[in-house]
Amino acid sequence: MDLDAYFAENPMGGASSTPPGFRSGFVALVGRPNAGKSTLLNAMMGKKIAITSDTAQTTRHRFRAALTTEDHQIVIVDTPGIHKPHDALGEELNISAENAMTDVDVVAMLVDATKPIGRGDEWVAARVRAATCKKLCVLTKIDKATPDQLQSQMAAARTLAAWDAIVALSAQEGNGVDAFIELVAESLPLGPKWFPDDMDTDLTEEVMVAEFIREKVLLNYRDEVPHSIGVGIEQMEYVRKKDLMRIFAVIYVERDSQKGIIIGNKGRAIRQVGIEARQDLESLLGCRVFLDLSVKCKKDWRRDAQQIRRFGYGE
Ligand SMILES: Nc1nc2c(ncn2[C@@H]2O[C@H](COP(=O)(O)OP(=O)(O)O)[C@@H](O)[C@H]2O)c(=O)[nH]1
Ligand SMILES: [Mg+2]
Repeated sequence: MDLDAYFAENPMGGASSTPPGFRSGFVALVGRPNAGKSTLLNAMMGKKIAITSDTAQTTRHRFRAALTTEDHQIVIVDTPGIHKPHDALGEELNISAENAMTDVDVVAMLVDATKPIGRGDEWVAARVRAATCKKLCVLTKIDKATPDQLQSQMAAARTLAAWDAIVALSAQEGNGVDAFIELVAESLPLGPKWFPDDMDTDLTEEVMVAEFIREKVLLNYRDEVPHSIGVGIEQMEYVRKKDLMRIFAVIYVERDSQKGIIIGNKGRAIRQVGIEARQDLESLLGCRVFLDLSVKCKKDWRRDAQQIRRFGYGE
């Protein structure tokens, strides 16, 4: 449900009293693809909202998640990685990521501690430097970095922008995540709750379901079917008597030859996707899930701006 619809139904929603000194605001997580933005968002939230993988263009939606405590509410804006666009989808994703940097209180630029700072990071940093809000630099994946790597990365990060602070953390192991949350909270202005207590993301359930399925495709096929797939939800219905959600979803591929790869020998590959997706969907939805997956070919959907919007990506 989007926020407008929520407030129409719950006029008092979010108006729960906030104590004096309550801080609130928006933090955008930016950085080149694979820097660890979505993983950090999940670690901050303490649960899975964003999908992650080591494939570029994993995150196609800009969306927000709200972390609310007694004394602050941090609205985290996850963004598709900013990168040189290769197609219409890439362009749409860049616009989406750049827009996320305006109108936030804090920009946190994530830099992979294990990879030398390259042109991709420079490109993002140039956009961060132009922002007028507070700026934090986050070195990620310190569980994988050697002390030497960390030290030289710290030195290199210092030169990227005029940071208000630089921190290092591992979102995977949780080290430094609480300290980062505290740092962001301190950087926020005094303000009201923007999200109601019982709403922690502005993604619709349908989009989240489609994304959770797409993640399993990215994880199961790796390079065989690059990032050229999309997932559409045809039907989703809750059967109260059985406490069961029936979901009918379609995996769209660009070429007929990719259909066979997705389905796999005797349907084994797609069955595995279904098993993994169902597990995640059951914990997301809090009920049993019946999942029907099929595969369809839709040529060149990534080049067609209208198709991209139909899939719910971009703005
Ligand atoms: N070892 C390790 N891997 C991480 C960490 N954070 C993210 N990753 C991995 O890095 C890859 C990209 O992460 P993701 O959050 O999708 O990056 P994004 O493109 O910036 O959103 C995934 O395979 C993650 O599992 C971390 O703290 N430690
Ligand atoms: Mg991401």
